[in-house]
Amino acid sequence: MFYKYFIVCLLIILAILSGTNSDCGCSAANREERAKKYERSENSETSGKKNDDDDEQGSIMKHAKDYDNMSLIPGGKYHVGTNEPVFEADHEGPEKEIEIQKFYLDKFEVSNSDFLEFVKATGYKSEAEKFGDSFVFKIFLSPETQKEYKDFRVLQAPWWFKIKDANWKQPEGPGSSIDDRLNHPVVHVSWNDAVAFCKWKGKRLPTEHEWEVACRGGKQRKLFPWGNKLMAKDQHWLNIWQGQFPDVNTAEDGEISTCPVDKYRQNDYDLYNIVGNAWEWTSDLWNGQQAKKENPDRVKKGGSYLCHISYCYRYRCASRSQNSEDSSAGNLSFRCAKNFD
Ligand SMILES: [Ca+2]
Ligand SMILES: [Ca+2]
Repeated sequence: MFYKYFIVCLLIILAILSGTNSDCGCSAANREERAKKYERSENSETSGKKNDDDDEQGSIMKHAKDYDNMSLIPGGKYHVGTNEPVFEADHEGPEKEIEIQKFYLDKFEVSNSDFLEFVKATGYKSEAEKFGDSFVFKIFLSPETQKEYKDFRVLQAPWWFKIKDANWKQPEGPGSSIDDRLNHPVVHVSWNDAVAFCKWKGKRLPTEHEWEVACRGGKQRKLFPWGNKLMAKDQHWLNIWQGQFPDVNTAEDGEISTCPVDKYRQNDYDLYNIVGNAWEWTSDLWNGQQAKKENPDRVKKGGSYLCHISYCYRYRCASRSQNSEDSSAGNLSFRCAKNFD
């Protein structure tokens, strides 16, 4: 009896000395990786309430390796939404508790290169190509083009021009191309296009709740994936608009348009550009009334390179917006999710 007790004590002491414990499952390499991640986001507070379980973290690392370029987002109960809404009409609030199953989420927005591979393999034609036009933001159009298309602007947002033959392959219309931005998010893709791509990959769009849980990176009630401070450590953490919207973009973050999908790592789930860069479609209907519509509005999350605090402070995890399923624009993209099974 005493011998068994001695062995158990010895094992515990060895476990403490080696910096691990018997039910951790984390390798030393994983621990180092985690240390790097926490160093990267030390500006923000980690809740400690949940999702900091070593088993779960070890599992994230293992499966992130198993699923190339996807992260395993832990299941459980989470808070989504906010009790301090900026845009009440968007129904950002109230905060609510929801429960999700663990699932995989792409670390990156789907890139032009990814979409090109899809089109080459399937011959898929996007909705913007079928419609023969899409919406381009004014600063990417010459004064002549703006004049030519002045009657094809969005009434409530006259900086958006409906440009003939603008689509994912030529994001600013005829004469533009994706050759110099294959690693940028594909844009001018509708919700239907996004669903088709994810299906081809054996994946699906994330639900709004899944997306928001992933955005929050295991933290509680923070504005951004990394914490509450936009310019933590005096660094840019996302691609948005600096200057005065909609005329002057000083591009202090280095980007006037989209940036590479792997430019900004934003949280401990190893997600990049989950806020900013390009908006991301989710699978959810905007509200209950949409179910009766033929071309319903779907929820999009995360904001884009065109967002500025003065006009579209929607690069927070809780913020949300919508477009109809067949809509496309130069700042709207997506990433895919996958069930854990
Ligand atoms: Ca920018
Ligand atoms: Ca994004």
